[in-house]
Formats: sequence, structure tokens, C-alpha cells
Amino acid sequence: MNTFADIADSLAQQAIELPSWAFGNSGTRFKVFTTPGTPRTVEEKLADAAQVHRLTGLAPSVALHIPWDKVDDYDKLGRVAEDLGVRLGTINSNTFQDDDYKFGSLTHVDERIRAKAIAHQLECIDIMDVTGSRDLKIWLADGTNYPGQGDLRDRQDRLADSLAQVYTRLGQDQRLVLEYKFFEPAFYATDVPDWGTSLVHCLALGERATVCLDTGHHAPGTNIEFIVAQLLRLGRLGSFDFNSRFYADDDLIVGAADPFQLFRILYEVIRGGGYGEDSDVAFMLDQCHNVEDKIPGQIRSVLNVQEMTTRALLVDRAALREAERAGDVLGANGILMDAFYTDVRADLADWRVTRGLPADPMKAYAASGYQDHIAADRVGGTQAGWGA
Ligand code: PSV
Ligand code: MN
Repeated sequence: MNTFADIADSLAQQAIELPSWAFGNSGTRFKVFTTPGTPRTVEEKLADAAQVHRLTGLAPSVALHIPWDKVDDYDKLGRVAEDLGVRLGTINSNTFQDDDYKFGSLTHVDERIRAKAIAHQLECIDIMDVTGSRDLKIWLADGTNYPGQGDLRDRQDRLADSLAQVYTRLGQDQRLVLEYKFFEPAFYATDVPDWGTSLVHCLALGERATVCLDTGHHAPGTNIEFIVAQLLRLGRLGSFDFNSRFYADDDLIVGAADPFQLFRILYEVIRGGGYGEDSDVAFMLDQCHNVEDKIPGQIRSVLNVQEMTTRALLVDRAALREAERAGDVLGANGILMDAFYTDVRADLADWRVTRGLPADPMKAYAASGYQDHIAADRVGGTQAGWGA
């Protein structure tokens, strides 16, 4: 196995983008609980995200969701972010909350509504031009609830045409990242249900179209690390939306439900060249903190990713390869498991201190007084939430 000292330098290359919406209130269709100090504005979301980066050094950028984070002046917003020590990242479009999109957006049978959905994506690219964001992330709620409700094949044709119109507008340094999800809100057929469908559209579009893998968007039991390996092999893994789930798209803290799965995913990321300075893979969280405090929830999340990345880096890949080739089934498995079972928390705490970071970011946040400060300060106004 590699030692911590062997891999310590590569830890500095880790960057995990935070979703602005993780700082707003969220919940289920049963109840959205509010929290004192929840941001009322995108600037306040950025301020909270900056706390995560200040204490962990892991989260230098923040993804925006449009129109949730719509402002008049994105240049100014970029400067606000910069002053806080973070930058604006991926722009997530949203064609799932307008009444017009009841029967679809980029797949809609009505040309007026399809054009409106395309125009929204172009508006997001305009924003990217100002913020300097590289990625337009498209997730579509499009789909049908009943067999016969829509023509499955025509919907794919319209989707391909819509995406092509969006792709044409991208700048040379910009990418379209297409996220898939197997169900919800559509319960019979979703128009981009799986990585294969996303990949097919990306291949048709061109090199700057890549797949977004949200870890919560698969049927239970799906081997997600296989998908990671395959997409990296094809050069089409654009980004991750990290979270974890026990049942469906639970959006829980990454690594909370299944730390071993996170380890296996990160091992394939490293194995496939998806980690490090030369990689174009964007690592993002896509989570909702329904009952836990949001800022510590985000801190815990990035620390979980860091911890599992560290363990995955510990795998002695040369020894593993040898064992695999020799048909040493249990030996090979043992090499992976040795790394997975290694507790790296003390080493990471020391490593943080050498970089001027708190040994325990969770404790440092609790002691910082920031939570009390925002609870006292952010009075009045409307708290931000998932969907607003
Ligand atoms: C859809 O469930 C999704 O994962 C997409 O990424 C959306 O943009 C995001 O959730 C919103 O929370
Ligand atoms: Mn997502």
C-alpha cells in the first residue's frame, strides 16, 4: 500500500464545487423546515459557501442555478465571490418549474415551448460568458407518466435538435454537461434516463458535450464505478453531482449512506485519470440539507470526499495490477480493501495544519461563532429555498 506521505502532495489538487442551493432551505413534499440564518440572497449563499472553503481549503467554487440565483449584474456577483475568496462555477439551467414545462421542455411537442426552453439555455450561456463559467449543466425533468402519453422516439429527436441548437452557441472553452436520472418527476419514461442516453446525445453534439453523473440517479444496485470507468475511458465524464441515497434521489451527504461505494467510485476516477491537474472532470456536490445544519453539512461532505479520495490514492495500483493479472482473486481484493479500511483522519488533520487550515474543520466552524452571527444578522426577508 502507498503511505500517506507518498500521496500527500496530490491531495492539494482536490477541488469540490458547492451548490448554491445547498445553503437554502429544502425538504420533502411533506415539510420544508426553516433554519435561523438561512441566506436570503445569492450573495449570502456565497458567504456561507466561502466559510466551507475557508475552513477546508477544498471548495473554491460555487455552482449557480438559474433562475434561483438570478441577479442583474453577474460581473458584480463574480466580484462579490472573489472578495469572499471563492469563484462562480457551473451554471445549472432550470426548465422544470415553469407551468409551460408541464409536458416537457427541450423535448416539448409545442414548438413555442421548446423554443422557450432553448432560449433559457442560451440565456444561461450568456451568463457563463460574464461569469467565466466553463460548464452549462442541463438536467431535464422531461418525461411521461403513462405509456402512450408521448411518442418516445419523437421526443428523442426533438431533444437532439434542441441540444444541437444550444451546443452551437457554446464558446470554445465552454462545455455542455448533460445529466441523466432514471425517474422522478416522470414515473414511466424519462427522456434522459441513463448514462447511455446522455452519452448518445453528447457523441452526436461534439467533443465539448459530456455526461454528468449524479450519484443519486441510478436504480438501487447499479454499479456506478463501472459507469465512471466507461465514461472516463471514452473521455466523456464531464462532472459529478455527489450525494448519497438509501432509497431514491435522497440528496443526502455524500459518503453517508455507503462510504465503500464512494471509495470504489473515487478509485475508478483515479485509475481512469479523472483526478488531478490534468483532468477536466468537475467534482460538484448536489445535496439538500433537510434536517441537519447546512454549512456543517457541506463541510462534512467535502471532508468525506477528501477522506475517500485519500484512501483510494493509497491503493498500490502496481501491486493490484499484478494480482489481477495473476488471477489472485482474494489477493487483489485484499489490496483494495486494505486501502479502504485505512483510517486517514489523523494524517489528514496533520496535513491540514501544515497548510494553515484547522485540523478539525467541523469543530472550527462550531467555535467560529458564524452560525450565531448569521442567525442574529439575517432577520426579515425571504429565506432562500430549493426552487426559489
Ligand atoms: C435533479 O434531481 C438534480 O439532481 C439536478 O441536478 C437539478 O439541477 C438538481 O437536482 C437540483 O437540486
Ligand atoms: Mn444533480
